[in-house]
Amino acid sequence: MPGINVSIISIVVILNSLLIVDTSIDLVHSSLQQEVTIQSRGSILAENSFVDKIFFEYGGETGVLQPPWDHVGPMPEAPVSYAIVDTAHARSGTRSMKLYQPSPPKSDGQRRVSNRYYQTGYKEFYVSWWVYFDNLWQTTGWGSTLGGWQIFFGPSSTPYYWWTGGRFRIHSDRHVLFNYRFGKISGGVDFSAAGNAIAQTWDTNYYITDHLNQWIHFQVYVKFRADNTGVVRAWLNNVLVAEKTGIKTDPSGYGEWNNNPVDGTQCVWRVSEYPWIVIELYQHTDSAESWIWVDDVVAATEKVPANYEVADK
Ligand SMILES: [Ca+2]
Repeated sequence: MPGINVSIISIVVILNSLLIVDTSIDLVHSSLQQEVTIQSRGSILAENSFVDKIFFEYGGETGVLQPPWDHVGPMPEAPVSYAIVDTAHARSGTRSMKLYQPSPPKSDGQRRVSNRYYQTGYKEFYVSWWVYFDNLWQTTGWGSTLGGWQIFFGPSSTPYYWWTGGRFRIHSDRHVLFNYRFGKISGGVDFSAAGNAIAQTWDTNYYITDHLNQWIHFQVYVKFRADNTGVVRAWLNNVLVAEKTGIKTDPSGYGEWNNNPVDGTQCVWRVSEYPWIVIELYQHTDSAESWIWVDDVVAATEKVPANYEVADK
C-alpha cells in the first residue's frame, strides 16, 4: 500500500509546494495569516512563517478518517476496536478522532489502535498532537502508549525484528512518560548494545488523572542521524520534558546494521528509511475498556506552535 502511494504523494507534495509559494506571494503583504491548500485535503490558517513547514496534518474536519493516513485503526481481524471521526469533543472545529478499545481480554489486534503516516520523506521533523481524556479514563497493566515517531528494521526475512522510536506513554501509576529506545518487537536478541545504551525514559511527574476533561498537547522531535549528531526531544503542554543530543539515532550507523545479530546479513527497513508518524492507543491485552480523542495532528520541519489549529474541510 505505501509503495503504490509514493508517486502520487510525491506529485501532490510538489504541486502543493508550488501552491504554498504562490499563495504566500499574494498575501504576504496583506496579512500575517494565509489560506493555503495542503496535500489536497482542504485549507488551513497559519502564520506565513510556519505554514510551508507542514508536511502532514489531520484535524477530523473532513469527516473522513482514512486520508491522509496510510494506516488507520486496529488490525482488520479486530473490528471491535476502532478509530473513527467523532463530534463528542473537538480541540478545533467540530470534530476529532476517537480511538477505542473494548474490555479485556483483548486480542493482539484489538489492543493496537494505531494510525500511521509512513511516507514522511523526512529524517528530521516534529510531530504535534492533542489528546482528550474524559473523566472515565483509567490506565491499567503496563500503561497506554500514545504515539510519536517510529521505524522498523531487521533481516530481510523479518524486517520488523527491531524498532527505534520516541513515543509518549502513560504509566499504570498514571504518570506521563516519554520513551526513546531501540527495541525488539518480541523476544529474540538485541540489535546493538550501543543503541540500547542511549535509550532512555523520562518521567514527567505529570499525573494524567489530574488533567482529565481537557486537551493535552504532546509534541516530539527527531533528528535521525547515522553519526553522533542525532537528537530527540519531547514537549508536554509546550514544556520541554525530554532531550538527548549528540546521539546516533539512525540504526544504519551501527556496525550491526551490516552484520545483524540474527543472520549476519545487512539489515533492511520495513517501510522506508524515513521514520513514520504514529498516533495510537496501544495497551496490554488485559487493559481496561478505554477511549481517547485526538485532534490537530501536525507534522512539520519546524516546531508546531501551541496555538496552531487544523482546519481541514
Ligand atoms: Ca478538529
